Amino acid sequence: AQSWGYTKQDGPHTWGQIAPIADSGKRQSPIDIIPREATYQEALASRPLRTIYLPQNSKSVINNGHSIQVCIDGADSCLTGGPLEDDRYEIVQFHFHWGTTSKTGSEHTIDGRQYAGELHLVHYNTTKFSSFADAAKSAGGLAVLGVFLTPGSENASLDKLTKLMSRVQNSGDSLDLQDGFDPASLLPADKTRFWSYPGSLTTPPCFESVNLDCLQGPDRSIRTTAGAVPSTEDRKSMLPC
Ligand code: BO1
Ligand code: ZN
Repeated sequence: AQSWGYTKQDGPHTWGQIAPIADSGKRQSPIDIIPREATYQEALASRPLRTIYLPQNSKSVINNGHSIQVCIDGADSCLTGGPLEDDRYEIVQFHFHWGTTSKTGSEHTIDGRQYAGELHLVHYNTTKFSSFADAAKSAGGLAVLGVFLTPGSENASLDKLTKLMSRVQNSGDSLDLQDGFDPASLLPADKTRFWSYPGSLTTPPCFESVNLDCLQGPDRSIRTTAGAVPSTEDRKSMLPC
C-alpha cells in the first residue's frame, strides 16, 4: 500500500490518490467548528456521555509512523450515552495529533483557530458490528471522542504518557504498559458539553463511518505544561510532520 504523511509530497492534499473519498466525500473530517452556527440539543442535557474504561485494558504504546498510539484490548471498556442512542461503542485505541509549535497541531479548528494538539479516542459499535473492520466501513460504525490540547498547567496523567514517548521515537517502536493506563483520566469531568457531527476518519482510508466526533469545548480542554507536550525536537524525531 502506498504511504501517506504530512509533508508537501504526501500531505492531505494528496490523500485523494490513495483514498478517493477524501476528495469526493460529503462528510469528511476534520471540520472548522463555528459555535454560533451550532444548535443546542436540549435532549442531550440529560444524556451525558458515559465511559467505562478499565486501566488494565490499555496494553501498549506504539509509534505507527503517523502518531503515537495506545492500543487497548477494549472488550470490557466502552462509550455510551449522549447522541449514541442505545448502542455500545468499544474502545480500540487512542492517539494524538500535534504540530511543531504550540500554535498548530489540532485537526479540528474552532472559528478557524487551531489548537496545540488533539487527542482521539477511537471506538466501534459492538451493538451493530462484530469487528472494527466491519464497523469502519459503515455509517454509524465508529465514534471518535476528541479532546483539544493546549499548553497550561501540568496534567499528571498526560505526563505519564509523554514520559514514555522518548522510548518509541521510531516508526514501529512499541512498549508494554505494565501498569495499564486509564483513558478516562485524559477526559474533562463534564461529559454533557460537546459538539457532535457526522464525520469520517481524518486520515486514509478516510471512511465516512464516524457517527460522531465529539469535541470538547476549548474552555474544557485538558491543559498541559509546555514540558508535558513533547519538545519540538522530540516531535521531529517521532513524527514526519
Ligand atoms: S482518526 O481518529 O479519525 N484520526 C482515525 C483515523 C484512521 C484510523 C483510525 C482513526 N484508522 C484505522 C485503521 C485500521 C485500524 C484502526 C484502529 O484504525 O484503518 O486499520 O485497525 O487502530
Ligand atoms: Zn486521529
